Amino acid sequence: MKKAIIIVPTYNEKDNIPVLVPRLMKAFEAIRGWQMEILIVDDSSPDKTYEVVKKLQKQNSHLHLLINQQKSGLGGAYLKGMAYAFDELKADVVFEFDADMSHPAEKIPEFMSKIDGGDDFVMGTRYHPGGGVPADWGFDRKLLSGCGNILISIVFANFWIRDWTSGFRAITKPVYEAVHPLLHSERFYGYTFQIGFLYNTLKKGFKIGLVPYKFIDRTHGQSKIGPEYIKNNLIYIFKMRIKDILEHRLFKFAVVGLVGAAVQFISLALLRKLMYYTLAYFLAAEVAVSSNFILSNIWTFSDRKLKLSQFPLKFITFNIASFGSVGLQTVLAEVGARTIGADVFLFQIPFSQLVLGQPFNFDTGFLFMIVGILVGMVWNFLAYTKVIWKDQPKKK
Ligand SMILES: Nc1nc2c(ncn2[C@@H]2O[C@H](COP(=O)(O)OP(=O)(O)OP(=O)(O)O)[C@@H](O)[C@H]2O)c(=O)[nH]1
Ligand SMILES: [Mg+2]
Repeated sequence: MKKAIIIVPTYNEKDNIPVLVPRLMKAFEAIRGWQMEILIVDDSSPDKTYEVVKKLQKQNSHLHLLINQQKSGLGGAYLKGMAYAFDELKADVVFEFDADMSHPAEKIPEFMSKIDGGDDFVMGTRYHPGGGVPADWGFDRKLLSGCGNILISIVFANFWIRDWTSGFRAITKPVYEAVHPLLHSERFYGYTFQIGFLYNTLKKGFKIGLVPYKFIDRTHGQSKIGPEYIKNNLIYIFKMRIKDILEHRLFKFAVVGLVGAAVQFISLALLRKLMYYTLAYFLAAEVAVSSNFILSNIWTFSDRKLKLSQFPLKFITFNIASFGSVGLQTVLAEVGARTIGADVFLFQIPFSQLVLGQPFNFDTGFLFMIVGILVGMVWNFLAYTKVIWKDQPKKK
C-alpha cells in the first residue's frame, strides 16, 4: 500500500500534541487505499514536546518522532523531516501541517483524493472561495497577510496562486526530488521556505491542486513566526525574481545585442581611421557579429553549446541571419520612407550623415529606428532559437 506521512514541525507545542494526534488519526479513517502516518519533527523543544510524543508512541505505531539537536527553523525542520519521511520511512506523499491546530485535519481526505486524481502537489489555500482567515484577526494582521500574498503574486506574476505562505500542503515524492536539491543551499526565515518550495514547484511545471480551508487561530502555545520576518520575505522574493530574470534567455539575448552594438560602434570608430569608411563599416559589423556569436554560444545558449565541428556552418548561418536582419530593416526603412516619409534607419545613420551627407530626420526616423530594432530583435531571436541553437530533442 502507498504511504502518506503528515509531517508536523514542533517547537514548544506540548499542549497541542495530545489533541492533535487523535484528531489526525480520526481524519485518516475516511481515507481508503493509503497507509497514513504521522512524523513529528521536534527541535529539542525546551518544554519537552518530544517527551509527550514519546508517551503517545507507546499506544500508536503510526506515530514517528525525529529530534533535532538544534533549532533550525520551519524550513530546516521540514527539509530534515522530508528527507527522513521519503528516504527512511519510504513515504510516497508527505504533508506539511502545523502543530497548533490552525489547519483543519478533516480536510486531509480532500487533499488525498486530489493526489489520487493525479495532482503532484496540493496546496491548502485561505484566499480562494471556501477558505478564510479568522474574523477576529486584527486589521493589521489581515492587511499584512492579504497584501503580502498579493505582493508575492505581483512579483512572481502568478495570480492563480493566492496563498503563497500557507503551510498546509501535500507533496508527492517526484516534487520533493525535483525541488529539495534547489533549496538545500539556502537559509530560510519565516515563510521563505514555503514561498521558495511553491515557486520552484511551479517553475518545474508540476500539476498543482487547490484545497480551500479556513485557518483557525492557535489556542495553546505561542506563535514563532512574527512580523520581523517581513523584511526577510521581501528580500527573498525580490532576490528570487531578479535571479530568474538574469537567468532568462531573452534577457541574456538583449545584453549580448547591446554589447554587440557597443563593439560595433567602438570598432567602427577605430577602423575608420585606417581605411575607407564603407570597408570599416562592414568590418566593424563583422567584428560585432563574431562577438555576438561567441557570447551567445557561451552564455545565452550555454545549455545548447555548439560543438567545435559545428562552428563553421553555424557561423555562416549566423552571418546570414545577422545580415538578413539588417536587410529586413532596410526593406522596412524603404517602405517607411516611401509611405510615411521617414528618412533613414538606425544603421543608416552613419551612412546618411557621413557617407551621403544627408541629415538624419529624427522625428519619423526615430520611430522607424525603434520599430526596426524590435523587428530585428525578433528576427534574430527566432533565428538563434529555431535554427542556430535549435533545441535538440534528447536521445533516449
Ligand atoms: N521543529 C521546528 N518547528 C517549528 C519551528 N518554528 C516553528 N515551528 C513549528 O511550525 C509550525 C508553525 O509555526 P507557528 O508559530 O504556528 O507559525 P504561524 O502558524 O505562522 O503563526 P500563528 O498563526 O501565530 O500560529 C508550528 O507547529 C511550530 O511549532 C522551528 O524552529 N523548529
Ligand atoms: Mg500557527
